[in-house]
Amino acid sequence: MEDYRQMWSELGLDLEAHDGLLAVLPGIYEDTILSQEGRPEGMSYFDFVFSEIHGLRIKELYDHRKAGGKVVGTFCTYVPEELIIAAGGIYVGLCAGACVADEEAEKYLPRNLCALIKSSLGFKLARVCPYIESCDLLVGETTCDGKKKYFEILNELQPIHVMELPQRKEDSDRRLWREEVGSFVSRLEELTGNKIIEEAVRGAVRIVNDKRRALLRLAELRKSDPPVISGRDALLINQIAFYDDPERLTGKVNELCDELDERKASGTGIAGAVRPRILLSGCPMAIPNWKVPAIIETSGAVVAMDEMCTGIRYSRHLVEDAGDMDGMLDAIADRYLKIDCAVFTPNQERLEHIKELVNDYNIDAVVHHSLQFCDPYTIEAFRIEKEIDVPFLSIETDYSQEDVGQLSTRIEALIEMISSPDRA
Ligand code: BJ8
Repeated sequence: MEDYRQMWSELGLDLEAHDGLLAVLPGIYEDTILSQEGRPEGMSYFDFVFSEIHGLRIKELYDHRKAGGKVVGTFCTYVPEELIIAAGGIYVGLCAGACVADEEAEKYLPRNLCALIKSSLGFKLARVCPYIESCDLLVGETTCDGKKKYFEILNELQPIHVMELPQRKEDSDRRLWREEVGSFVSRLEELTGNKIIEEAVRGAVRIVNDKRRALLRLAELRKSDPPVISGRDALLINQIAFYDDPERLTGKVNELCDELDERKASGTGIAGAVRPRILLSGCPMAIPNWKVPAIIETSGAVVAMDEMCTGIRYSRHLVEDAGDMDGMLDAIADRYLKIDCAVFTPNQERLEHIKELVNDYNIDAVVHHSLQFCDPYTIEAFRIEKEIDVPFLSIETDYSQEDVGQLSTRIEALIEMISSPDRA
């Protein structure tokens, strides 16, 4: 990692604080990911990418910028990455999954705000995230209130373009969102100096569709019983999909899926528990937040699917190749408005999707993950519990390790209950 110090320094990182962060990450990774036995060989690529999380990928962004290219960072799956690629830029997801400089963040934000937002500001204030420091433009969105107000604060530290996301899906909302997509095109053209042309959009749509198809292929393979990949490994791949080079990642996910096809054909499952099968649903889990899946998978169950933005909610819908430039932008706007985040009202699509996943993935129980103080997901959890036919556990947590004991007890009780032979 020493080779990168000059680059980190040029990016303005606080090298001492950054050293502290890098000192703890390998241990967490070892304990949570590498400690699993019998992992597919194809996971070695993702292990490598993680080991270089602040190294090689940042160097790629750095070289791209030195050559005159731009890097655009986002905080939400509603921001159309196709347009960033079509403008010649590199897209990176910036959501943060660890407690960093909470006390500093709480000088600007209330204590009772979700960990994802506080962590994001903490990383920025502590100057320990080379991704955000590599960005020429940040893109926010009007999803939940916490994010909206956070972006006002962030804008004082780094330029941010905020897309206005409607909260309903009526015709007027669709028109508003389509206009927002058009304004985003103009903002990207201004940033990069490149005119976004039809062929570039078509090429970018192909790149991102291919990435999503590969992730969907992986998702499909998770229907296997016994499972051919753990929930933790699948989550890691989905997390890496937000910052790795999209074409390279697509190739590596497909290579891994070839191996998983063979595992499936030979009946080779993962080394850990193969049942009960859990659907993990709710708020996204940004790197290195593997707390809940790790508890589930070390308590005698497997996470068979994730209904989260760091899971199938990200890859579920593709953009149609729809004619001319206007048609392509319409198709992009339509695709993104299909996302069923809990900030929408009503949000029946999410409930229906969860029911479908329970059925298709032969799910024994749903664990609903809300980050503490996240109203949209915490509130939707009540309705989901009422309307699904399998046992349901709603947890509210954050990025600290303080509740691991209590969460383990509740998850173990759930697993024991659904594994009981008395359960008809
Ligand atoms: S599309 S899930 S990435 S908004 S957890 S910050 S909602 S208070 S992350 Fe999300 Fe986009 Fe929706 Fe996905 Fe607010 Fe809740 Fe925090 Fe959240």
